[in-house]
Amino acid sequence: MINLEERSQVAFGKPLAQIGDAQVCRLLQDLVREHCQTLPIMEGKRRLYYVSAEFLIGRLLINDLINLGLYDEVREQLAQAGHDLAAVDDQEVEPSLGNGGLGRLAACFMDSVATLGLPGDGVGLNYHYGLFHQRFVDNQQTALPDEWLGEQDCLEDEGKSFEVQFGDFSVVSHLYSIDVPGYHNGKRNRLRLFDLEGVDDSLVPDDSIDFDKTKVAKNLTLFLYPDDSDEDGRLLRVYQQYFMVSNAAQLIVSEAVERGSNLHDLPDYAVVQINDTHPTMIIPELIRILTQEHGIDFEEAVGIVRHMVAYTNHTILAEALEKWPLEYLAKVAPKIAKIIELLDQMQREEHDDPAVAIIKDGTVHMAHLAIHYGFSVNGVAALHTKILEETELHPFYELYPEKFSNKTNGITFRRWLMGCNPDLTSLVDKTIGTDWHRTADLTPLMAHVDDDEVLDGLVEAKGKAKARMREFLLTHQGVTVPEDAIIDVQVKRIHEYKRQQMLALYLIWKYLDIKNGNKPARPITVVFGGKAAPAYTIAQDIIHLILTLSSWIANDPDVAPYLQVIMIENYNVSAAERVIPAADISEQISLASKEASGTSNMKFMLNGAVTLCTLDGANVEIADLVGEDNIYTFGTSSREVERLYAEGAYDPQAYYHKPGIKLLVDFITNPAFMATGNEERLRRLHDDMAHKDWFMALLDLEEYIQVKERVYADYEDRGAWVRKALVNVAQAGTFSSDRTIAQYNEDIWHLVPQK
Ligand code: NBX
Repeated sequence: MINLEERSQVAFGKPLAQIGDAQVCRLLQDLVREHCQTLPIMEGKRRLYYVSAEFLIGRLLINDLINLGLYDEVREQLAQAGHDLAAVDDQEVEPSLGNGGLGRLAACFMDSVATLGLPGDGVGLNYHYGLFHQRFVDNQQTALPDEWLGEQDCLEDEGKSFEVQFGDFSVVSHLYSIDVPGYHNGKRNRLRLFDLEGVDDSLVPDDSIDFDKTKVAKNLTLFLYPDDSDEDGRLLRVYQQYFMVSNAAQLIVSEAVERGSNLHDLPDYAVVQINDTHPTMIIPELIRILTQEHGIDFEEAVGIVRHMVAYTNHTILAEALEKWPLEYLAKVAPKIAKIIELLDQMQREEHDDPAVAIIKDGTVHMAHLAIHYGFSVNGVAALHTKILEETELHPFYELYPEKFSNKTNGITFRRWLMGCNPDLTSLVDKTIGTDWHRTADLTPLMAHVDDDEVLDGLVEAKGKAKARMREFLLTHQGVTVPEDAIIDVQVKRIHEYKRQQMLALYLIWKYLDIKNGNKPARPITVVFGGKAAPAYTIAQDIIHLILTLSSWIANDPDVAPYLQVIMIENYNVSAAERVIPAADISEQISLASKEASGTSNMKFMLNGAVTLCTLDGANVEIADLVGEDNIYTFGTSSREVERLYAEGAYDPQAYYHKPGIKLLVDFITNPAFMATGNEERLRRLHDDMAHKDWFMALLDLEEYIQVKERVYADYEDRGAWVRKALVNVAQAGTFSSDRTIAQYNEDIWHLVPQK
């Protein structure tokens, strides 16, 4: 069917075997685009609009080849011409449209929505420089613009534009889209990204992400999450959010009308899922359009919108719950501010509880707006939803118990097993057949947990994944990982609640233990990866500690042969696809109650890593599925953590002064160590840990050290370990995002799947 040889001749006048990886990549991108364009767009009277500030989609090529059913054929033809698909894939520039779990979740969801044949698109913004490109200089993070757009052309121009009116000026948008083909179903949806007409890339210097934040009419779609540590930055975020939702709302209304809506029946035509609170202003914006542009009266418009918008909460951290001064909204979008005031009044007439007010002391609580005027609120893991209902959003749960539900997150197995781990995929296929490609049911593997052939196959697949990771780390940043090393990984955004600093303290302990002559049975390689928000000082300090430790250990000949610390530079989806398949240990060590779900925990499990975790987020569900023999759990329970916060009963000093802990924390500021790093950063981090430790790393540290030692010892019982790994793979099916999306559709969206 496909003939890459011929395509190579036509495009480059050379045989396939004689063109380079970059040219092969171009051939395949054209192939994918042609195939996508022949697929009909999913149809349906009622459509989903998944509105999100982020879509962390990763490279598209391999995922698209898999979904289009071209993967095996392409791989074979390339192999015959001496090309390796993974090397070709490395030529693709990764789009930089997301930040962390919330953005990656949106990308997995789009894949699953298309695969289940549901008519629904993602709607967001086309950031020219994305989040930022992370570089390490002097063992510190520096942030550079991520110039992903210039180098690739996955965007189709939809030829649509809308006007967006701000308080003091107006702008025009332009709509682009990226195809999202379903898996083997011959149909596609789209990721639809609005850009700003007249956006000015020259506002951004080559070597920094500082730009003039006041030039709003020229900078709106330059960056995701521009620095909001000053007022200009916060205002810019509000401008961006309003630009996003005004475009989304205009798109939704115009398409519904095209499909026959008279707007009084708009909820029959569209359902809007808002990914956290960033798109909440779509509620007043839809009301504005219905009332001011289509003459529908206010109360009816509120009723219409109330049946359209569903909200997903991704965090209980107070500082991440968005609140905007009403005066910002009044400046950016005065009509929206007025409508929010009316909605606030209406709401107060129904309930006079200040805990559920939308506007308090001149501040608009975006989540409150979304809960009162949306029809659904969901958490992203069972424990998280329970905390929302019982604690964080309890007054709302009392008012509207019927709105609340749990939708435990999931991941697409197309990318996170079939795409990133070909050897494990073929082992699974050989062992249980290929039904799981559609059903995600891997439990038939449970019949093989004592089958030596399968267990040996798993060791071999892990070995090959490790070889690919070693190759990646060597070319990406010039580090050599020992061949027989145990691979222990914590990759995710850098945040105190995720407690990378606790793993760093363990590494100090291990370093000292090895110095004392206790040599591990084999080399241990601990891999970190993640970006820190540029304005989040302590997170930057944590990166600095990790990088300084990494050099310190590498330079100590007594320890370096046994312990290695690597921090991946510019960790992104492509790096995740190299590292996760290679991992033996998955570090999920957030302070219990703080990680809403986690999704890398699911990716590691699916790829045969064993989880070392607190009972937080979806770790709780993983533990239930695999059973206590196949997971390592530790740490203070979420209930106890909540009590400690409520009573202000946690005193880090009490833990800091324990001799075993003080030794580790004080290592950070010992003069010899500090001389190799940045004194200010290390002192600040030391003092923060000793005196504040807001996320209680010291509380769980001793138990963490004990459990980690047990994990490493257990790893040496290779038979028992590999069995654990296989149980993890076998039980991962629950975490397919196809399951998650089927639940969203069943309980919230009610879309009719296309045959
Ligand atoms: O969403 C993440 C949670 O931390 C994870 O536990 C969860 O698995 C994932 C998907 O549900 N949240 C997240 O990524 N949030 C943000 O990135 C974020 C960014 C900006 C902001 C608030 C939150 N203002």
